[in-house]
Amino acid sequence: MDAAAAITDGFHLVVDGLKLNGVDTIYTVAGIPITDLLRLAHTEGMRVYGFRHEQNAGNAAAIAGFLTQKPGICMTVSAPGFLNGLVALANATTNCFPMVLISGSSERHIVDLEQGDYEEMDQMAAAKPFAKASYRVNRIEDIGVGIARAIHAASSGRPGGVYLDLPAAVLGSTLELSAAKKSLFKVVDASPASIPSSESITRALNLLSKAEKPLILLGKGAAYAQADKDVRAFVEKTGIPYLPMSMAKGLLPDDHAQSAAAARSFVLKNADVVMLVGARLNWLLSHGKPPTWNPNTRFIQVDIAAHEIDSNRPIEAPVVADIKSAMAAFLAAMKPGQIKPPAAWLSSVTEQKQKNVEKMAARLNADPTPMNFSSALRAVRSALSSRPDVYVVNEGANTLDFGRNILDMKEPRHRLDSGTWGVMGIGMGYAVGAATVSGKPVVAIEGDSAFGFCGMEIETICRYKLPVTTVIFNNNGIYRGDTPGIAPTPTGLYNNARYDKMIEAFGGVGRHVEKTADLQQAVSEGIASGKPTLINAVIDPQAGTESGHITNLNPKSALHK
Ligand code: ADP
Ligand code: TPW
Ligand code: MG
Repeated sequence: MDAAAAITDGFHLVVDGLKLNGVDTIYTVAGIPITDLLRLAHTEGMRVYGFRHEQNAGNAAAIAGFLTQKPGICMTVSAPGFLNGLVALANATTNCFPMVLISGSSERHIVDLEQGDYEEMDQMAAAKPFAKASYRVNRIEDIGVGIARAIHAASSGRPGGVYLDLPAAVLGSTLELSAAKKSLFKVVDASPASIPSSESITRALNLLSKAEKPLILLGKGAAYAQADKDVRAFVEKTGIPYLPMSMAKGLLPDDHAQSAAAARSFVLKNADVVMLVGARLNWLLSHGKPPTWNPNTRFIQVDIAAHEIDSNRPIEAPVVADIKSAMAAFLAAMKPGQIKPPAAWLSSVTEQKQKNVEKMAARLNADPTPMNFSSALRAVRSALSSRPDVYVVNEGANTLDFGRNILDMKEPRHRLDSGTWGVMGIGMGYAVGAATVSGKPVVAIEGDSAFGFCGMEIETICRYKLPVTTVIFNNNGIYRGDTPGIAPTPTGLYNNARYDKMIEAFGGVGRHVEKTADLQQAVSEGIASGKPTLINAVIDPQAGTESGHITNLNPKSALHK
């Protein structure tokens, strides 16, 4: 071996360290100082997806983390690229998705004295409040440790977003090959099991067995855990009605007899013992408080994060564990006949479900012109009904709220949406993430405003020929459209925009539809073709309500008439 070949550099070590740890995909936007790093990753056989904006690359990485239980990797340039990616990292942390944001950074000695380097910023410090952990590698020989720490921190316990800072100087520096080899290692047991104590299992089963009106609430933590069979077995063996949070839909098929989704308000108000499984009592569940909830409800909470317990209501039976281990323990400890929800409770839930379904039916079966949210979503639902393997991405206000209720899911982890923050702009990033991880078709149902936050990524979708069908619910605005002829209001968007023309610029298939039958056909064809497709679906500009289903969260002033 000659002298030149006996050394390596930071670029190679980062790529080798990631590959050694099973990372095969990077979501990114190129530039100084990571361009050569990306080129190297690409030539070394990694899948490198170049985006148009780092936030969308970050969202793709985050949802890849949710779907695979392995941190999705996003790489960005320094300062502005880093900050764009940081929004996605913060969103991943908030949603408990494992993700690592790796950014190149400027010269440390210049940054630390604020002497004004190219894209200068103390990125590690900036990331800290928004990430589960934030690290910097200052010496080339620490690259292996940096990667290991980032992977461990992102995937263990409650998953989250981790920032890893790689100064340009570290990437460019060299190390002897023998030392370099020793500096890299493969992480062992990145998401260690968290076994519940037997006391906590007994305590929870005792409380459940005494319940007159029990309810199981499944959250996206339960979906993330990939304990699908055991979760289903537990729900079915107990016979208890369950309610899925939006990203837990499909963990059991939505048409399951025990689903209480159609009687949501009724069960939240009336249940006397509620078992939370990977779900937080946050705003999405009205903090567990009246009037949505019964003030006397007693709680069991299964969660990997001990500090989540008692966050909003006292938890009488906490089970701190990962859901896979917890479900296995429950199934092993449950005695035959120990849990038997009273028949009166079950029949009252069934009765309420039937009433609500009948009430919904008239709205769902109407076929108005122009389409409204219900009729358009019924058309999308019909197109999806024979394809449970399709991933559904959904964001917007009305488009999201109606979508959550109307679109049935049959498979776990196939519904990906605005999540814990109710954030707009995740759509195209999540669509790319889901398509690249699964190889399956994706249908993204997007409010026209929501789409605007990330719409340029349809070029990315076309460039990589991803099987993504994007449906824009085009109601000319945020919540509603403006009256034609008046000057734009703060919530209005361009009247009658033809979003379908956008995708044609990149060689994709554009469709414009005004009728439910055409919408259903266009979605079916988009899925079947596997071609990047964008459907501009015209929705009545008057159909939506302000803030969708969360109008009550708008602050009201006494002066505001
Ligand atoms: P949702 O929005 O669906 O109600 P949340 O995001 O509020 O769900 O809650 C998810 C919860 O799941 C978090 O409290 C998180 O700590 C927990 N969690 C995530 N992964 C696991 C796991 N593998 N085992 C147990 N709990 C988990
Ligand atoms: C990052 C505030 C909530 S919902 C929404 C906005 C801007 C758009 C609603 O209009 P859309 O849906 O998508 O057309 P529809 O069907 O009701 O017409 N910035 C961010 N996140 C959020 N949540 C907002 C702003 C918001
Ligand atoms: Mg809209």
